[in-house]
Amino acid sequence: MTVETSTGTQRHKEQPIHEKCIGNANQGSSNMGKIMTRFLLIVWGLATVVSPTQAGIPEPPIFILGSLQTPGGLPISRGELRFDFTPAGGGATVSVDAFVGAFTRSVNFFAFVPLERPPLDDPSEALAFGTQENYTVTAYFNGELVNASANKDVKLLSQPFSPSRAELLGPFTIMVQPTGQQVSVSPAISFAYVPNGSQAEQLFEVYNVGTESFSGAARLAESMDFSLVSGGVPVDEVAIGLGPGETLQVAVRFTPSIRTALIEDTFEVRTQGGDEDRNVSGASILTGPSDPDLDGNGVIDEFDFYIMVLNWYRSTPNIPKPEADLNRDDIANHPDLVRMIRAYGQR
Ligand SMILES: [Ca+2]
Ligand SMILES: [Ca+2]
Repeated sequence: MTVETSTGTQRHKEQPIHEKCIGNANQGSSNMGKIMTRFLLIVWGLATVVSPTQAGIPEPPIFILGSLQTPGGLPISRGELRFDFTPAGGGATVSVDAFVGAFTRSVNFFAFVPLERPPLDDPSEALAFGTQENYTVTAYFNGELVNASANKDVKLLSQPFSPSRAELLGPFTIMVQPTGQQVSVSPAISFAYVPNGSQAEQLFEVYNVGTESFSGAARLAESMDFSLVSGGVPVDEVAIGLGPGETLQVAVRFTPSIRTALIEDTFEVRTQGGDEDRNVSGASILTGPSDPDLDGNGVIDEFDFYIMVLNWYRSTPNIPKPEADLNRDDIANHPDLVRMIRAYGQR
């Protein structure tokens, strides 16, 4: 796809530094971007490698993503979302089911829309690419037509759409109102690294995104190194009672009792408005290669020494920057400083 010139190679070498800076500024959206880029590259690879036996040459699909919300702004993590693409010139409608779930705080639906260069194998399976065909797009949530005028910002739903190859549409917010008793839960929680002997807390959110009240309970499947916390103390269960539009925050505490790279549990929500499970995970040892560039600015410099020395004096286990433990022996110490000095000398 890209021509590999000497300048191109050079730029490629510098890229990790650039990525690192972006990663620190906005980890979530950058990760999502990486996943999407990777996916599109894979699809592109498949599309170019697989030689079709019949007519209809597949093109990289269109990718739609965004947030499904109530008019009150609560994220909806379950339900059926469908996009229908109807050719303006007449012909078969292409229906695409979206994936709905709590993927990130800002993305809870995505869909891939197949694209083909005509003549199409099956006009109801893919949009035509390169024919200047316009499509009218309608969306359905749980079988109900999504109101386009209530979603004016989503141009896809109100303007004729002409497909491009590997196009990314969104992220945009689609507002719908589920009816009846309907629960929704925030995404999975990853605590990353918490040293053995210390603890950390994060919050799950349980939403009533429906039009009727419901009750239920939240608990953890294992309750070993994770616990639900209410009023500052660990509890077996947290009661749920939510009116329409209301949110309940449930605190989860991670207190690793063993040293391991992955500890998991399941946050189980059981209500009259439906059941939802979310993974909870954490680690009590650092994994992966150590990186002396502790402040992540791309160079080993005096700031990294400053962070290391600060960690050394504060010492473990509650070191402010656990990554300063470059030799992974669970304490900021002399060998870490030696590693940093070597890396500094080699830069
Ligand atoms: Ca640095
Ligand atoms: Ca160390």
